[in-house]
Amino acid sequence: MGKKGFIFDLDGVIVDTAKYHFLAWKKLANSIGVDFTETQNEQLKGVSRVRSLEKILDWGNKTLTEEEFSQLMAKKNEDYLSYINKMDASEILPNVSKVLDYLIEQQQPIALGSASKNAKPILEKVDLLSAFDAIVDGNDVSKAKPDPEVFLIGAKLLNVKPEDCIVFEDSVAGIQAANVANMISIGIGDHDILHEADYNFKNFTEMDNTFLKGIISGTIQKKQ
Ligand code: B16
Ligand code: MG
Repeated sequence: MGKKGFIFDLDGVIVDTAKYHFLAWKKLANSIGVDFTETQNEQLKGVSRVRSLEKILDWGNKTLTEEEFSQLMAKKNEDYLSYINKMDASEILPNVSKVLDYLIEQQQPIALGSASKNAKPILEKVDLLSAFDAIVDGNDVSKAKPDPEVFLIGAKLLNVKPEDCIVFEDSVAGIQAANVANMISIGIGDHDILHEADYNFKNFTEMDNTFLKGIISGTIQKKQ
């Protein structure tokens, strides 16, 4: 069996931190008189912190000085971290640990490819940091998904060619980034939303080791 590179997104794939982003963004938006709904939160998935605040200000027709903008960004992160600090391994999404254990057992390189600047503390909190051979997060990239930069850096760190990498993603931009990088894209979540992915699973409980075995051996390949 060959060596592949398995790259995981964080929020929405390994843990559901979207609910904490929602609480923190809602508090911030409401504090400046802007409404913020769960539907709007959906549109911030996989989007960087700066871009998220820009979108919220657009929705509320607000303009801020540069100083106010950075103060609000810091406030949002402070709130978000107060939720993160309470996380533990019980928040790992179903079957994620089983999939990681299988890949480790098969000696497959594993990386994290996330837009979050808080990726490392989150992995530490849920006790998964040691499962990863490489971590690429919001501190390492200059171009956001759908730019493939985050996954290409991941491939490089794993010492695996992009075409031998597999990306697990819950956002449309992330699937597009994986496709641009010529990696096998696996959508985790709603099939209709993530229809550009090569393969789709609602969550990891739907994916069995036979599928992973097929990927590792090369019998399961990129579709497009
Ligand atoms: P932070 P992912 C993304 O994580 C989240 O989906 C997105 O909602 C968030 O704004 C972004 O990280 C930045 O997060 O404020 O912690 O730097 O899905 O790419 O793992
Ligand atoms: Mg995500």
